[in-house]
Amino acid sequence: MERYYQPEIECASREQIKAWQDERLVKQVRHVWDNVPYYRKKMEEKGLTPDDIRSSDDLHKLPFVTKADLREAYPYGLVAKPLKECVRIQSTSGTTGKRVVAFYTQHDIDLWEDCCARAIMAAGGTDEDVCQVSYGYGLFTGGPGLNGGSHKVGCLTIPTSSGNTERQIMFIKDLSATILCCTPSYAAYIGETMKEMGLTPDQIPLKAGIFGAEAWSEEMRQDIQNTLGIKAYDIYGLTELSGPGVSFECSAQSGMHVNEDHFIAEIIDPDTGEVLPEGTKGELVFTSITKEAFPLLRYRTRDICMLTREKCSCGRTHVKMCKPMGRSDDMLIIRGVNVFPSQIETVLLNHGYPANYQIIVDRVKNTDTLDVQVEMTPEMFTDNMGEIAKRQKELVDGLRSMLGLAAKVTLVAPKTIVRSEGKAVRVIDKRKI
Ligand code: DLL
Repeated sequence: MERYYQPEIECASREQIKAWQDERLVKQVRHVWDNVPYYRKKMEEKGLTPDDIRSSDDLHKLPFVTKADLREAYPYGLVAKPLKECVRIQSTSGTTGKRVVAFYTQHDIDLWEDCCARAIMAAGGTDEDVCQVSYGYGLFTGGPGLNGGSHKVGCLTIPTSSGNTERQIMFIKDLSATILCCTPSYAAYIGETMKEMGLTPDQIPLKAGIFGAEAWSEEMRQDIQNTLGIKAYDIYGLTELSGPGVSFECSAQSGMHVNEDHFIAEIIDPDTGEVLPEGTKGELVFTSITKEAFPLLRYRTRDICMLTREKCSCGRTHVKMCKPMGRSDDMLIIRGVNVFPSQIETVLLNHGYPANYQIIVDRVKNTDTLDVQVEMTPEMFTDNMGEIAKRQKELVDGLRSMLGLAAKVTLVAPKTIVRSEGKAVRVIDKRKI
């Protein structure tokens, strides 16, 4: 039986959703025009006033907002409410020097938690469930967002945050956690550790996982589902737009419903900025139509994606986005060929390897090199050099047919590649240094 947190919204007619979007967009444009000089200037540069935006059909007229705008406006330049009405900030990790600080009113937090509650119920969650939130708490949005959603559903919430994997497993077992929320790479690590402890899927009380914050392949989903004996659901979001819960997967497990009553999604050509028709691959752009403190109009996410309005078996009517295929700024260009780390992951997992790998790109004598290091599983581990060479060649061939590129593959011993408790770092591009 499909469960909904807000059925009248999640299953609303397309006409109703469009009506909400029309009304809220017009209001939002007026709000930023009145309260954010940065937006007013950008609109004036395009010769626009709020009167030019009469419905969501006029969305394409508005200028884009990019990460560069956010950086320029840091910290308060895009805040649309007096600070005394703001109650919280969240922030990205800033490991790539791109720290973003987003502001929330209490109303913003309320709506964000609703979005996360929708995701938990879509994964089968109810107030009978015990939900362990193993995303990081603090500035990162993962922990606070799912924590709030879990409360709204009425689950017993275990706020473990990330890290201390043995303690995570102790809580899952002792408190019979039924839902696990964390990054997919941390879920895989928890699963691996459980296996080492001799736990089989039927001894693990979990039934569902809500995993996101980084790209993960279908193959990785299968692996996690098998190891933990659960159904694994994807969840997407970004700090700029609130955090997790911009979109989430339902029982169909075939793409994520965008919460269209709060966010309008578009796909654009990243080079020209032109809006692309449904079903075309391009850059995902979002407009937040209900955010009060930190509204973003046409924010370019850099995530490469596709949208579909095909009818979904779950009964939800909101548009679905596919798993992001990578970020336009994560895409590697190696010897002129476009390579997404997710394509490499697919080849490795299809050959039976675990998702413990690292991609090292370098430039030697003016030529790019691609070195993929991947762990053997304990079962396949051997010191027979002939066997290792044969396996490496299989992967080299698999990568060549997927990417059209020669790669070097090095098989390494189990447990050599460092595990991640949050977002995994898969790529080391030495060319930039
Ligand atoms: O990662 C928010 C989040 C927390 C989402 C917990 C889901 C679960 P940021 O740190 O701002 O926010 O990173 C946002 O992460 O633009 C995508 O590139 C990537 N991302 C997030 N979710 C997914 C996903 C959080 N399900 C950036 N699949 C986004 C692929 C994802 N990439």
